Amino acid sequence: MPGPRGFGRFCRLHGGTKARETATTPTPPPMSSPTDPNGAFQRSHPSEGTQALEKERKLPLTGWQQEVDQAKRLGLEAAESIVDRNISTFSRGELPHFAGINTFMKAPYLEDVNQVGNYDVAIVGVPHDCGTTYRPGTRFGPQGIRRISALYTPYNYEMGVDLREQITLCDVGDIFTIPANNEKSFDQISKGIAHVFASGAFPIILGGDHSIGFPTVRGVCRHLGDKKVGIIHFDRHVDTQEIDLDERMHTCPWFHATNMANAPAENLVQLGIGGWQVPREGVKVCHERGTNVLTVTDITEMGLEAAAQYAIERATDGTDCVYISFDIDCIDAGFVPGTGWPEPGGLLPREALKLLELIVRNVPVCGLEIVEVSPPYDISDMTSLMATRVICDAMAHLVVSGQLPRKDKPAWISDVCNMNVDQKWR
Ligand SMILES: [Mn+2]
Repeated sequence: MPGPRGFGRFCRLHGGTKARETATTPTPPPMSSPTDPNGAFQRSHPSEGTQALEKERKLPLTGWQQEVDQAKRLGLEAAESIVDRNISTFSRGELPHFAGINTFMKAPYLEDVNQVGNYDVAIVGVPHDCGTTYRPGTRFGPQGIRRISALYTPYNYEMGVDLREQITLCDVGDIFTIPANNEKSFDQISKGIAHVFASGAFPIILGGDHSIGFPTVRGVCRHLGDKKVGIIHFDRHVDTQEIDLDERMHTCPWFHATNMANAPAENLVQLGIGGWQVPREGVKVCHERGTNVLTVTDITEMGLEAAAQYAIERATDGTDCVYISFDIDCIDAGFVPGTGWPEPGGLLPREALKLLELIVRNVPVCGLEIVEVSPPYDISDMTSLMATRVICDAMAHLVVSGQLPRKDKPAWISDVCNMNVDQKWR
């Protein structure tokens, strides 16, 4: 409805000096003061910015000191002219951010995967892009994400979390995938993820195209016993058709994942779906199996809190844990050019990150994958950086919600490996 403010805007657009001078001023809200005319600061006080200052003061520096001591021991004391004696001759820690070997956030590379259970979180690369039906290149996703992750400090300002102080993180490197053979790669991926999952380390998977969603969940299901997992899937695409181009491609993971009794379709939540790249075969499967789909408009109109609440209710109804599959293309194509099937009209980065926060903090999360980052199509590493942000935020939310570090192995992990969670395919 046009009112004084709308009229003012019209005048500004048209340079109507006289009209602007005579436009009615809106009634000021209560709680106004000369320095806070709308009362907004007073209402939000103490602000997030102020509270964050206090949170930082409570964080230890023990992990940082250990890192510095180790760097000096392994990398030699710095040259005499260096005044800051925390610096070593060879870079062996966080600094400088442009130096070093590219594990994720420069976490220790765990060559012996038998030791993975000694860490709270394990980063696992899955450089597989043979399931891609348009732009390839996600085989370089793990490398791209690791490279730009070196930019990040382990500390988040608003949350007051310092991952170096609060959890142990390792990078187990990549699964040995088999180029040009999805099924053999799937077998490798399921075996690798099952190993990490069963160890009790929290698995964070760097894809890879979305075809890996089936073998990653299959790896989890092999160690669930009779427990069940709900899947929360961020994507513009449904990825639910049985076959595509005669194979199980990146359009197909959830058809096959929800064939497993441990991963019921009614607990599959699909967030951000829509546009011109949603195959009708997949839509029919969503309808038949009763998956839970929210479009971008659903999410923005119901609000992020309500959307998260819906996702949580559906994913946790009758299940024991939740697996999160984050396709980077759920975010608007303008922010993530480096992806296999870019689609405009997606979530804004801050919407996606807020949804992730509301979900991760409020469900028992058993694993996270981030897929479809294709560095050859990326610009200035921005898509890889978005993936890094999703991963780091998720780790921090797991810390804030008390899910990490794990005191005991979660009850949903069975030590027994059941290789028969899925039917033989073809
Ligand atoms: Mn997608």
